[in-house]
Amino acid sequence: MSKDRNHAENWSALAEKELKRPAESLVWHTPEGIDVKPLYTADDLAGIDHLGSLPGFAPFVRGPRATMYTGRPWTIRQYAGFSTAEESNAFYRKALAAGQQGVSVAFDLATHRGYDSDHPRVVGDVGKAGVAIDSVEDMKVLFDGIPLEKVSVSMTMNGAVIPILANFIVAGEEQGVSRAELSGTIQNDILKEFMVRNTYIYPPEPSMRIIADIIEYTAREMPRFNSLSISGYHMQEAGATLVQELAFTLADGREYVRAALGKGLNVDDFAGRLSFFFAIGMNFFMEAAKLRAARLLWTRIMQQFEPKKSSSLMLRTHCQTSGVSLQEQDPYNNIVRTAFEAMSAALGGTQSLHTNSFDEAIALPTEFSARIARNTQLILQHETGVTKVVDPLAGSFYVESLTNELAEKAWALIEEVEALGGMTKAVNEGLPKRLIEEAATRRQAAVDKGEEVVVGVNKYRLENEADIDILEIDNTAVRAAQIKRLEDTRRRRDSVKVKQALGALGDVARSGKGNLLEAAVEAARARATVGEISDAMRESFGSHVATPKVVRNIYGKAYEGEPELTILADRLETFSRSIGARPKIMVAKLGQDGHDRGAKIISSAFGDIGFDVLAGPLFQTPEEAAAMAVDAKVHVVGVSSLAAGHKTLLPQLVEALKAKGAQDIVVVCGGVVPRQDYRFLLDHGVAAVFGPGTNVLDAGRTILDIMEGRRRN
Ligand code: DCA
Repeated sequence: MSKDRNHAENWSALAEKELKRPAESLVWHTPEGIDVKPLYTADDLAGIDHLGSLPGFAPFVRGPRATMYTGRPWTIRQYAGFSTAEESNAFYRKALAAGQQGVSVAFDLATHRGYDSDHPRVVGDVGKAGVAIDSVEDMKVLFDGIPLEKVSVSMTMNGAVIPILANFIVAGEEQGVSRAELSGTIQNDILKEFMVRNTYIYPPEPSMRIIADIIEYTAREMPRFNSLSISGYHMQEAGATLVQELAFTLADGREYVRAALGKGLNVDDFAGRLSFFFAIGMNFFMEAAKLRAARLLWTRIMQQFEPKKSSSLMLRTHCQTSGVSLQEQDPYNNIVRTAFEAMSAALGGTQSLHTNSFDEAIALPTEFSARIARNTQLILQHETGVTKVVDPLAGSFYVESLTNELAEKAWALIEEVEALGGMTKAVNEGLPKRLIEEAATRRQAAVDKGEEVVVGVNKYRLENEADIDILEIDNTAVRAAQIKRLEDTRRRRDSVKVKQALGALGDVARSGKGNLLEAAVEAARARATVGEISDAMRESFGSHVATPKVVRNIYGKAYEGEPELTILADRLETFSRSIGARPKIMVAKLGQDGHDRGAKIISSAFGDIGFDVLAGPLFQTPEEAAAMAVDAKVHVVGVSSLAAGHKTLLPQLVEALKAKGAQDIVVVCGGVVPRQDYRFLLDHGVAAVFGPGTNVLDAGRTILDIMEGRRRN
């Protein structure tokens, strides 16, 4: 073969002959701003610095361990938790017996936000999207029969992180396991809560102190425990591009390191116990490259702090397959999606992995769907051979080039954050949130327009969908059981001791001296509840209240000049004239459900279509939402529900509106609502339900149909 034949121009010429159009037309413009070419060659590797590195050595592009999965495969760690501690405990035990290797606890939203199960604001949330934990008594039941000195436990907790970690420590103690023996991870990543996930309690500053106190305490007392799981997962779930996910996560990490150093800690005493958490979506090679780039950049960031230990430069991560990539339509496709994502995570070199169950776009996993999800990983580990070679993608022209490009693009964004004064400042100014929301709205438009194909949703859609079995939680029964145990605990405890311990915790919070976790452990031991411990700190820290902001002109721009949008906008205009005002829709979030991606996209897109949009605040009770709707004279309330509270909260909203004589306000609901629940909601006064995968323009048309219909009648 002559050398000439390998020239890129020759390839282009041949490609154009095959295609009958320019080869440039094959370039894939990704949301990351990376132009993926149809062909990569050795030329693309020129100037890339990281190529010669080895696994186990900085900058760890090829993996944090020398032997990676050949020495020990990643941990199969399925995130689960629902209803009561008893039920979740039984689920964990079965899963461990069936091949799961670590536990990962999902708490309910009441617990996340520091409310006891008997608090009036959480009636619809208790035990719904995770397990309810009110005190050490619940925590002991949760880990009954699970040896905490052997099984590592990850806890996704950020808001009420102090009482939950304190309860875990005391539960271990009472199981005979000292805190030094406890292994696992606490998420403890508050910055991304302010950006996307919203299970915060306190304002950013005291929240950063909480994190620093936890790092300090675990570094001293719990050497086997990872003090943070710095998470990009929720950013991608909220619509972030992979570059944004990478950059904001690593910038968060840098901020936490600075907070810990601010406490006077030595970097090598805690850096090795920082861990990460990324989402793995459907962009197969780019996701694997993202993990490689993340390790490279973390080393770059940590070198600035001049640690002595190599482990301080090392990024270790958990991954979860993408929840938003799952679809309600033709749900068995989700098994295939998850398997590809899991493979990508393994090729990227994750340390631990959760694979989603195929029904997660609809409800909590059943035992059946959870088994398939777990077995997806077991099959990967035992049957495919991916564990036999370290970093098998190394040297790929495409993947190495992607790794480099992702790293450079993310680095530029990290520098932008740095120029703003770091992540706490950037979060306060709303930069990351705005960029992520813009990306999410752009993506929604691409899917609605069919530019991005989602099989079974906007293409190859089934005419008839069969229902699948789903898990339903009887929230009323769970709440009653929780309240009973809570009352028993309160009755049996020494109330003087509780008062003293809570007083001492309050002093530590107020004075800025001492360690919050240390004081909370005393309070937990005395059986102070999660709500009481949270309140003791709330008194001096206050509560964080976010003002909803909505991005504009992203969805509308994507549809500029397209008849689909103009026809709807014209209809809306005619209707507006007939009622003398633009139809006003309030987009509401009820209960403790802070997942606001859907609400934000709807608010933004509906505004662009021509509705007058009122974005309601997070965490309203149905009564508060009704009062706001009436005050603002809205025509429609659209509730976005992603945390399974719809059957409790929607009927309450309808009743609250009726009680105010506002039954003419149309109530609609969108989000993660199983088809099985549509009838129930319609029978309880909800005018329309928009399940996952709804096209935004279709939703707009339906709402307009309803309003026109009501006006005629
Ligand atoms: N050869 C020898 N030892 C190894 C190898 C290998 N190839 N790979 C791992 N190990 C060791 C590790 O050093 C570690 O021991 P250590 O704690 O004493 O250092 C142990 O085996 C476990 O491996 P590791 O990679 O740390 O895996 P996990 O314990 O599962 O931790 C990590 C993963 C990401 C660090 C952790 O933070 C985690 O589990 N996160 C989960 C977060 C989560 O579940 N979030 C839910 C949304």
